[in-house]
Amino acid sequence: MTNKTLKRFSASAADATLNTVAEKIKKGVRLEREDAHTLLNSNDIHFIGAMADYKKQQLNGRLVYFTVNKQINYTNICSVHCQVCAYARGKHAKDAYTMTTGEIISELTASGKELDEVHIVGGLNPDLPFDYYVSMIQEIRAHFPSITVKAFTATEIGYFAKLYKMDVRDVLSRFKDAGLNTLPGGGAELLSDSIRAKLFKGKESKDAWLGTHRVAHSLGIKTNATMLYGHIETDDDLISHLEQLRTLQDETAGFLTFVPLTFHPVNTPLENKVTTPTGIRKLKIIALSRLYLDNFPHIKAYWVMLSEGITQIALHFGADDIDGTIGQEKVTHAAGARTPAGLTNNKMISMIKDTGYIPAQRNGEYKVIKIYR
Ligand code: V47
Repeated sequence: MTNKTLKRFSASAADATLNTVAEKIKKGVRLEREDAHTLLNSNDIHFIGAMADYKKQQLNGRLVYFTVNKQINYTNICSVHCQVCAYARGKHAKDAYTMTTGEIISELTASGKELDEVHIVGGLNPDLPFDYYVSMIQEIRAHFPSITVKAFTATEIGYFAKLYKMDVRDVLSRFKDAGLNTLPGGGAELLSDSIRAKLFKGKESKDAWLGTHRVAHSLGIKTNATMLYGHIETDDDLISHLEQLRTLQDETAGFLTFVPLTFHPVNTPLENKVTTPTGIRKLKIIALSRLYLDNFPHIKAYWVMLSEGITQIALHFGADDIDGTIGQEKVTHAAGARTPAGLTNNKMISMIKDTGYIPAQRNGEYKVIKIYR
């Protein structure tokens, strides 16, 4: 940790309400819900950043992680209609599609890159056999032996279990045997059953989402967790979301990274009905995540949703990861994201270096591949 970070943090907060929080961070005492409210209500943005940066450097030093990856959205056919989604289609829509395993392999091969990770996620498609998923993983594993296969959200896993009349444990075990490494963090949305009833009708309950991650962890499958914010949630809903993740992580220690996702409303039923979070709000949520989730190894600033500029600043607000090169992001771009569809390796490295931190290329399980000093 640099002297500068320590010095900035040792000074008192301009906003005195933050002093109790600061004392806790210095002593390594866990934050309570009330502290989280204090953070979100404060405008002492420099001090909030300094606290989160201190915590981040305690956990991860000066490294900031990125991965050379590709996102694959194998189908856009989805049998639920989330109010936040601009990507899903009914199966009879003109632009509905499902990729074959061959097409997935071609797309991964065509990227022409040594991929560290493939991130696979799709709609809840009722017409695919279970073997479609198993052979997808097996084929990827056969063609790319050292790649991290980060595939299927807890929402998809829960759906497969219902559709194929299997236990979640059996679905995950079969996928693990086929070569799956980790689960992405999608589908968490907001862990509030009342919000799920309003915006995510037909999706699993919050406890089912958490339960699938618990089973994955018990099988030795590490997972990520997301949080979708910027729609109808209150601060209390956000804090409760973090609290539930922290509790599960105390029990299993199976989460790798937490990814706050900023809602993009264009082309969704919520377009023009919600206020997009400001840059300051996004940074406060990154900082709160770092400070509250004291048992999560990593906090990801997902550049696709944050913009490249805010992502860089987020690295001084507690984030230690910026996800990956991606190739072609589709879900957020269908909902109006203005960021590029993907970034080059060099762009990732220069974005991180420009913040004063040290880029570390990683695979999906945080094994460091190369450090760029
Ligand atoms: O679960 C859907 C969200 C998620 C919109 O695990 C939207 O490393 C914003 O989970 N505006 C999928 N968000 C993406 C995801 C993810 C991304 C990056 C890294 C990782 C990881 C996971 O995207 C969905 C949903 O919460 N989403 N529609 C939208 N209009």
